[in-house]
Amino acid sequence: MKKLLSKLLSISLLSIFLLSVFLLILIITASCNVFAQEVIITKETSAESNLNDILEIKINILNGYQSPITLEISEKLPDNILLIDPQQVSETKYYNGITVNFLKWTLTINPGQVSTITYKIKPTQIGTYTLPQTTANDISTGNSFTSNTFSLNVKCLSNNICDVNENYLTCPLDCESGSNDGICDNMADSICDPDCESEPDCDNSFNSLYIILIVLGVIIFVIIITLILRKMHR
Ligand SMILES: [Ca+2]
Ligand SMILES: [Ca+2]
Ligand SMILES: [Ca+2]
Repeated sequence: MKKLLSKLLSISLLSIFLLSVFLLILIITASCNVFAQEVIITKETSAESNLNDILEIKINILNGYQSPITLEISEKLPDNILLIDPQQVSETKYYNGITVNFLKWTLTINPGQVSTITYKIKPTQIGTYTLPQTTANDISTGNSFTSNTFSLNVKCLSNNICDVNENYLTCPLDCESGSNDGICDNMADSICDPDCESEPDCDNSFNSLYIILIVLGVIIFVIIITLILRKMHR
């Protein structure tokens, strides 16, 4: 019995020791990760805009190192925009016939300082745009840092007409649910959307049955009344 207890105690002590070592390794790894990203890049702009608005995009770069850092910043531009400021792209690359435009900057940032880059674009289409990650390469170490991506919604300019390129999703002010706008909105609004192959509002079987039943009811009522009147006249 004593032997068994001593064995159990040894196993428990060994388990506690192994668990402590594991936790220590976890803490060290976590602290390394905290300090791994010494350059923090954040991209910001307004999340919603209207077509033809000029959007200013800000890229904030924090140098968390103890010494100055020189970074090459690369910004991939989204499709379907006009570049307003600067007016020229820095570089154009071609991937299987697809043109991709970039803006580039080289910056030296002092320790603990934040540098901000801005550029301006004008979206040329309504819908959702995704601004890709900004990348920054430390030219002395080759370390690479990235920002967040950013999604923005470009809304239509309302003119009370559901125009060709607009629909219920991109321009709800102009294109009402159930309208002939090229998309099936599948809304229960008592309007049969002509863009839907099947929609509860387009299902007339219930309505037809209802009308038939009413007509039958009226006919039966008229027959009964006629029979009663005939009986009374006899
Ligand atoms: Ca419109
Ligand atoms: Ca529709
Ligand atoms: Ca409908």
